[in-house]
Amino acid sequence: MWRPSFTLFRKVILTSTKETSAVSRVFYSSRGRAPRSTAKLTLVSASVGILLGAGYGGYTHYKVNSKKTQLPVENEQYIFLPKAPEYKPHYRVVNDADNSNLELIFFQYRTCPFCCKVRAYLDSRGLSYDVVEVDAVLRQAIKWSEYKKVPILLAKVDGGYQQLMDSTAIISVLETHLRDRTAQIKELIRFYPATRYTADDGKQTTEISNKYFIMHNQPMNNEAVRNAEIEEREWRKWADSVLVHMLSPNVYRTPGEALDTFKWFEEAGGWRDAFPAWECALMVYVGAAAMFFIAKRLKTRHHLKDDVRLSLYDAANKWTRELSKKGTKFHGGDQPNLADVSVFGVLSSIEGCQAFNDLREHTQIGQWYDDIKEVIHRRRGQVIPVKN
Ligand SMILES: N[C@@H](CCC(=O)N[C@@H](CS)C(=O)NCC(=O)O)C(=O)O
Repeated sequence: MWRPSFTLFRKVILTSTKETSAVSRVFYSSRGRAPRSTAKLTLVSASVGILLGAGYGGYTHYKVNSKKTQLPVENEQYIFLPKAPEYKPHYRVVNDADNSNLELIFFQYRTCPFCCKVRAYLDSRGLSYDVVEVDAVLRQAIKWSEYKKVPILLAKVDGGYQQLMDSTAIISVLETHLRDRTAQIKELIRFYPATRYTADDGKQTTEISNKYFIMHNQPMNNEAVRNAEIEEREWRKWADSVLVHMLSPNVYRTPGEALDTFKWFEEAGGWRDAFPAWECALMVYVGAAAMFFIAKRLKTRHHLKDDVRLSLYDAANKWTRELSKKGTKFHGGDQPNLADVSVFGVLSSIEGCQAFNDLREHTQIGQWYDDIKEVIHRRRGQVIPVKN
């Protein structure tokens, strides 16, 4: 698992702070505020912390840089396009009741958990959007983007199209905008600065600061609402950092399961309509073989149990135990919140796989899953395939 070096940490934090403070409008998050009486103590502790941190940081910096060349860090700009790139939508979701005025183009791999999460969100908010299936081999459809992962969302704004990237950041930006329509997407992205760096393993990685935060244009004085948001953020993080890592080792557990999973991807993703036959075969057979081996490494990296199914069940049990404690239908109460939508989205990516059937059979998650699926499908617009 990659860990940030001090140099990187410093640069990321400084970049974000600079970016955020450059914006004239003030936004508030629901991060808890220290009461006045503790402010002095906090200040003193912070100063001591800074001194110790600086000393330790200097030492770490010396150690790191005496061994390696410095890792390049740059502040990656979100791409703004004066006009939409040429694209072929695979299908459109059209909702006549959508009054958001948003025009959205969504670039995805159909069964990528992060993409499923964003689709679950867009549908839960009844938004209309065009869907472009990106081919996993050549990724032609996103060649205009410097950021090479999916999901990517393009939102039509004044003067062109604004790129949004990273599933969690996409959801937070859109949710902030939908709650306060005066907050323009173009302006909001400055609260979610993107930083690209080369990680210790040599991989290019993009990190988006504040991505779990919904921004507010006034202080959050209601403690109950604030606590609910804090909890919602924790579960959204859990979906990204725990739940998602259960998936690959489970759906590619054996060579047979890996092949079945890829065949299901081919079918669910409509690959045969979108890509030539040779590319489909390449993606299915090469993909299944590669993922079978990669899944073994992921199992070790994320400390899954020997029987990886047990880790998947543990995660589902953790989620449903919390739900039972609350005694509500969803984590959000009567209605799903962003944590429900995120966990549903991630799990829906394996719905056609044996691992998902086993999960339903061996845990209590089925009822919650069916309930939220019903809500999201009810709110979703009409799915209109586009013939190319
Ligand atoms: N943190 C990102 C992760 C996105 C991600 O890792 N996407 C994968 C697909 S599941 C990807 O595009 N990988 C690069 C590739 O396939 O070339 C998010 O939440 O959107």
